[in-house]
Amino acid sequence: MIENSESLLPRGEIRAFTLGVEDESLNEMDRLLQTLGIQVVGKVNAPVRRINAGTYFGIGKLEEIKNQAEVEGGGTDVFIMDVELSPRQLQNVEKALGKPVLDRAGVILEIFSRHARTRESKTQVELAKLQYILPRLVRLWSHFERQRGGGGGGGGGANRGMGEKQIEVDRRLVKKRIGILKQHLLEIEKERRVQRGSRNNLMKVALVGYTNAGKSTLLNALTESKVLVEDKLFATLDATVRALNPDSHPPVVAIDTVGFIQNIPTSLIASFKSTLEEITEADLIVHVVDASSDHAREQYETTREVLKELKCEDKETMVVLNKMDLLKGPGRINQSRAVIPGAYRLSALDQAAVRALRAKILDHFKAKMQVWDLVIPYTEGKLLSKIQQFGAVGQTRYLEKGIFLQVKLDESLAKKLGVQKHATNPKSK
Ligand SMILES: Nc1nc2c(ncn2[C@@H]2O[C@H](COP(=O)(O)OP(=O)(O)OP(=O)(O)O)[C@@H](O)[C@H]2O)c(=O)[nH]1
Ligand SMILES: [Mg+2]
Repeated sequence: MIENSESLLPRGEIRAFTLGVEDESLNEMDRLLQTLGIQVVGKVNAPVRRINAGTYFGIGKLEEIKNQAEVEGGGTDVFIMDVELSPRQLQNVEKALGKPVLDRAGVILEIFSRHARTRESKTQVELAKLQYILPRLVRLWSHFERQRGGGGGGGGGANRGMGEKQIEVDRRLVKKRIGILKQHLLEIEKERRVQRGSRNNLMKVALVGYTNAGKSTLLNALTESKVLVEDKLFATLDATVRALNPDSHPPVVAIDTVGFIQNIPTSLIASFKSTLEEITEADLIVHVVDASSDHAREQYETTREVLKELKCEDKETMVVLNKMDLLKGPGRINQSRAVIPGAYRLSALDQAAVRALRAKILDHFKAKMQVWDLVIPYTEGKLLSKIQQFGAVGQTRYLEKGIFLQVKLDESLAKKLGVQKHATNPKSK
């Protein structure tokens, strides 16, 4: 059995030496590692002019880093490469450095797997991880064997002297497990679709944005609920749905979603497909940006990029600059305004401002409502109660052929309810 499908890193106190190609991304890597409780003992920014096909960084650079880690980061346990390495590059770099190596995708996968809580996100993450591990099995075996000796962690200590044959067996087992997980995911996705179907008549607002922007905090504030909020990257992996205002016409729900980050393989994003479908099906996107970040603009752009990949860039979107309470002084406030012109600025901790945002969201939907004159036959009781639930009913008269209603209803909702055919004069008023 693959010994360590649940963790790409040894547990316990780990000291990491990081190597990257860009300052901002490297600093973000510090935060990612902090989320994993890993101490960074050394960090080098070494932009590469030409990527080495075999090792990404040049061999000379790797030698240099190895020496530097020995001098500065005495006791380095693991090297983190803040880039995307191919399986072969990973293996070669590991050989050159003589220590386990993890790339950016590996680090993010590790965070995902520690933060996954529901059956769906656990399955998604395990699948993504096995797909990541499969082409890297040779290398993982060699370092886990060395790392764990016969002892710690995953059990199965009788794996010494593993040969090609054993790797072949493991590959088959991993492939089999991948097949099973895919099957599970299909079933879970089916359930999710049914759930989503039952929300078909509601208006949906999806809170999207860079990781740690404050999406969950804002969802809680907007809906007075208690979704997990943490000062960690990728605290949320599941789409949580909460009523924003069940009494409004139409009823509106808000959906919390997984955060985005720069430089991750699209395959990783794709593993959250069904969670992300909540975004593609939303009627309105609230794009939350952390105004207090020095990289607010870049984070905004990254999120826009992902939305584009999801083909959601043309969806109606409200940009919210959050954490305004952390900006002190008029200069900084102006600066944040300039970051994203026209954005709605607030602090998720400011109740009055959150109430105003909620009103703005509800107004957005109200503004799209039209007045419909309908005659509902007396036999259509179900339709009538739906219209009463989802639309704002004004005048009512009982006629011979049915009930006459003047009702304010969103056009898309009217379509979903199939009322056009009953409308005597939909464009009136
Ligand atoms: N000062 C301040 N802190 C905030 C505000 N909004 C959120 N935070 C803090 O920012 C951190 C991240 O908040 P979350 O709501 O978990 O962020 P998220 O966007 O859901 O993050 P992920 O789920 O990890 O993608 C937490 O420590 C929050 O308490 C705000 O308006 N002001
Ligand atoms: Mg969250």
